[in-house]
Parts: sequence; C-alpha cells; structure tokens
Amino acid sequence: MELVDLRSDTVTQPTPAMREDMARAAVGDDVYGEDPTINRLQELAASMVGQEAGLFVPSGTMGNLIAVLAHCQRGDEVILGTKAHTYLYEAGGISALGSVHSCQIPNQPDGTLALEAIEAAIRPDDAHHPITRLITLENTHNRCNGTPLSVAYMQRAGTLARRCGLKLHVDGARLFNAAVALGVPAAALAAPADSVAFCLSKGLAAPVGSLVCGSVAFIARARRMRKQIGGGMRQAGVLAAAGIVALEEMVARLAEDHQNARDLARALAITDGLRLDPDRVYTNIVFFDVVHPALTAAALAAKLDARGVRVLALGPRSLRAVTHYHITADDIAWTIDTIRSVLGAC
Ligand code: TLP
Repeated sequence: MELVDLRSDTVTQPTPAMREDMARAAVGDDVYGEDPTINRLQELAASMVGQEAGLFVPSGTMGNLIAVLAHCQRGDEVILGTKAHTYLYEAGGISALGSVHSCQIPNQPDGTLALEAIEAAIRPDDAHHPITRLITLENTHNRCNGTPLSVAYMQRAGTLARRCGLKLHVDGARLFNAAVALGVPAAALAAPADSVAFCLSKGLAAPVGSLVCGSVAFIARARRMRKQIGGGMRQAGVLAAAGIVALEEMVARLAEDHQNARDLARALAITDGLRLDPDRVYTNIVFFDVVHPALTAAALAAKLDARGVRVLALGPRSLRAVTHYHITADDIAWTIDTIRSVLGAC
C-alpha cells in the first residue's frame, strides 16, 4: 500500500548527499570544541541568520530550553503565546528545569503577539512579581497555520524588547520556511532578535539537530547550559555534516512544499465535511476541521491511516497535514482523492 505521511515534516529522512557527507565527515570531540564539521556548521548557521555565533544542539526543544536558560535566572518570567510550541509541547521544560515562569498572552491568528499586549504584560518592579526578562516569538507559527511573521513585525518586536530592557528569542524551528515564503533572507527575520533556534531535522530533512544562534557572549552561556542539561555531544560531526547539506541544498526547495500545501488546502476547502480557509496557508502546514456529523478528528485520522494517508488529529475537530521533502504533487492528488472517498463513505 502506498503511504503518504503528512503527520509532520519531522518524518523526513536524510538525502543521499547527506548520507555520503556523513560517512566522510571529519570529526573530533565537540565538548572540547574540536569537531571541525560542527564548527563549520555553526559558522554557516550563524552567518545565515545574521548572528555572531551558533551552537549545535540535539533538538529544537533543547534549543529553546537552552536559550531560555541562557537569558533568564530562576524566577524570571518569559512572555510567550498561548499557542507557542514552548508553552504547549515542550513538556513544561522551562519551568520544570529552569524555574522560569511563563506569562502567556493570546496569539493573534497570524501567529504574532500584539505588541501592546506584550508591553502591557511587562511587570512593574515590585517584590510581588517575577522579573520580566524575555519575549519569545515563533516563526513560522506552527499552531497558527504555519504562518510566517514578517520582517517588519520582527523589527518592531526587537525595538520593543530593547526599549523595555528585555531579550527577544525566536523559536524559528521553521525559520527557513518563513524566509522562503516571504522571499527574504532568514537573517532579516532573525537579526532583530537576541537569539534564534532553528531545526535542521524538519523540512530541511537532516536526521537530527538544531542550532541556537546569538552573540558570542550568549553562545558562551548557551554552551554551558547545553552541558548542564546533558546535551554536550562528542563526535557529532557525522550529524553536522547532514546539517551543512541541509542548509546548502535544501532551503530553496521548501517552495515546493509550500505549493503542495496550498494545492491540498484549496482542494480540502471545497470538500464536503471539511472546513478551512485556504488563503491562510502560506507555508507547509495545513490545519483543517472536520465538520461531518458522524466523524471526530481522531476517527477521520484513523480511517485515513487505514488507507495509507497519515495526518495528525490535534483537537476534537482539528487535523494537521504537513508537506515535506518526500511528498510529491502526485501524493497530494492521491491524498485529496483518499480523503474525499473516506468522507463520502461516512
Ligand atoms: N514540532 C513538532 C511537534 O513537537 C509538535 C511538529 O511535528 O511540528 N518549535 C516548533 C515551532 C516546533 O514545531 C517543534 C517541533 C519544535 C520547536 C521542537 O523541535 P524538536 O522536535 O526537534 O524538539
């Protein structure tokens, strides 16, 4: 049976070029800073996002945690969105491991946080309150349809953070999807921030790894935090080699994933039993609701799974499909047919 796995772009497998470079990679002990391939990846990553330095970490979750730990002290507060990945899906790590308090404010439908709402959430200097230290934004915003946050918004947020004496961190797990969708360099989106974390192992198809980038001083603190939480790796240049291919060869093709997502969204929007706004699909993430009286999201996902189409049920009515490197235009056509046939039979 054909299998079209749209649960996430995390399911991507390394490309042949990645496997070749992984086999050939020069390696060393990275805890001593001696892995030449990791050093090259970190320099490349930092230059691509307009920051001074970079740090290779095992996952996006660890990248965000390290950034929060490096910016904040115990009891400090981070302002983030109610739909932020760090708030929803990182097992509460910033509080559990960092003793960092979070102040959640509503994400707007486009993934942004209203700047006035951020400013209103900043605590006055009062012994009753935690100290507001950090703002975290997500770009693209996963739970907000993978919407990219614009350069103008990122600049305004950076200006607000500086004016108020706060730090700005960007969870840019899919920063390169944002850059490609907006037609801007990733550096333009990340440079207004004090730090950015982005993933190699999503649409860019590397098997493992994320980067945290920021100033030289920030990365020195981040390196210590990585060690503290057990993320110091040794001869991980074999992984970094795939990351270099990801950054050099896999960014421009993200436009294909975005086109496939738009095609899927347009077809699902005119399918009986489903609801979504295709004009709000800008990158590779398509959220849609099932409004069929006889079906929940979980039931529809299970029926599709049995027919070889995998999507994620993320709420009673809400499903998510994510396009990526292994999904072709034919796969999208087959997915649309399968979804319509399953709904038609209910
Ligand atoms: N997101 C995963 C799941 O955890 C939901 C996915 O399938 O989308 N930031 C953002 C915006 C993310 O979407 C993710 C992963 C992460 C951070 C964490 O990355 P990893 O999985 O490498 O820890």
